[in-house]
Amino acid sequence: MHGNAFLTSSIIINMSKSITFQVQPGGKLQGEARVPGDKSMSHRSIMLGSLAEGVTHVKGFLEAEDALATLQAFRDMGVEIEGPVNGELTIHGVGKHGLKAPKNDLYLGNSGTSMRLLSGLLAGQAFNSVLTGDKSLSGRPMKRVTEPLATMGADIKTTERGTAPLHITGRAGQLTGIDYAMPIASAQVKSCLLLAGMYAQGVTCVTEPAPTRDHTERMLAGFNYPVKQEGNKVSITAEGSLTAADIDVPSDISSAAFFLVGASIAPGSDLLLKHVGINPTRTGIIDILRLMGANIEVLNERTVGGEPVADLHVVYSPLKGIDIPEHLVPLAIDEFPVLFVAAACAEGQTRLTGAEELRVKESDRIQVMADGLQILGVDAQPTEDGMIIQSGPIGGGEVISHGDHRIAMSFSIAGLRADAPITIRDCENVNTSFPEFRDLATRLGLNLVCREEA
Ligand code: SPQ
Repeated sequence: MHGNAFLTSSIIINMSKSITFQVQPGGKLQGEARVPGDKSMSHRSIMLGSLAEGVTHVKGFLEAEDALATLQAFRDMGVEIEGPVNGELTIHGVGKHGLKAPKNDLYLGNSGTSMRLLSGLLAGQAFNSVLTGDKSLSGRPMKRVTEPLATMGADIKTTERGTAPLHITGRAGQLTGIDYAMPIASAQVKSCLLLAGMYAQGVTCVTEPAPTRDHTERMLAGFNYPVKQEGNKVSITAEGSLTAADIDVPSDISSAAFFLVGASIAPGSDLLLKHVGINPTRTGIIDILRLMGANIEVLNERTVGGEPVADLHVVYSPLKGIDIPEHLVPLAIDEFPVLFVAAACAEGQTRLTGAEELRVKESDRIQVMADGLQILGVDAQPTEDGMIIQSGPIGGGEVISHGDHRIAMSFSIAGLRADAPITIRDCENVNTSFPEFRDLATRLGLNLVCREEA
């Protein structure tokens, strides 16, 4: 499709404007909020709802660019989807074999999840497809999915560097299950292979080196599709169909994380974050902050549509530096940019290791955060697989998010403890996961203004 804009039936998302955030120093976070729906679950609700027999209703869907890119891709493959209106969608499922050849390339914007999961799903279809993305997505590694898929018999061409565009020749009826031990802990690789396994002969079994988010497995089970979980192995076959189900997407703990850190570092803060997904494969942020001395209460725990949900009450508490336990890394993988800000405010030294995956996200999150923290006067030393941060005052200055939504929001939160204004360039991609960030952060007490330049 086209380079800097994409279209859904109700929304035109224009990515040609440059957005700058400016944060005034100080403040505290107070009140009650419900952050938007979980991004990972929103993607999967569209994918599985489309493949189901019958009509799926989704509530709490994340109306942000990444999830909307997945939605548009399924519309392009002939699925009728009504909405989103206030986070509600109606998906008229076409069944496991009902997708149609898209007329154009499927443009997936900034979304790694869309591209990697779709590559598995489309490998076994009866039609060809091409997956493209923006500059950041076109630089992210895809061999992690195309290599195991090739072992299953898939035909996917990448660039020489192993990146998108992905040219997929559909091999309906010709994929074979594999027994794959993942070299990295990646929910996207696992989910990609499970989706391909739904179209493969025999059993597809994926073993993970450490637990990663399991929303695909839980949602497949919710749609009555058989998936077998034994310890760190999950397996699937083509024997099954999906039955439409209603999905209630909880708030995204990765979006809540900005406020969990913000309230923990800003004296006087007291915040209640409602209806947050607390799937144990996602709660590393709570565990790490608590090890640092944060005061976070998990209240009103309940299960909603097969996923654990709770309200999170966070009150300011002085933090101390820690060595972050490596087993928590995959459980907090998207939260490290904002955890680095917490570390700058935590007495002593904080050390992260075992997190080399951060280098291949929407940006190199180790380098970009270290650069920005150093500009703000923080002693942050990047390492191959993590960072060493000493506590110290946060100054003002101008930092660049490199088009990475989580970097932009993390430096905004740093403003709560800065002693001068922070300007953050390149913030347009906050719209990929949290378009309401500025409004919500402002309502809760952050002094943030947003400037758009054509
Ligand atoms: O979708 P994308 O761009 O890869 O999004 C990120 C994010 O920060 O929003 C990663 F940059 O989240 C990934 C996450 O890091 C979403 C995800 C999923 O929904 O399965 C899994 C994680 O990626 P991975 O590579 O560890 O499997």
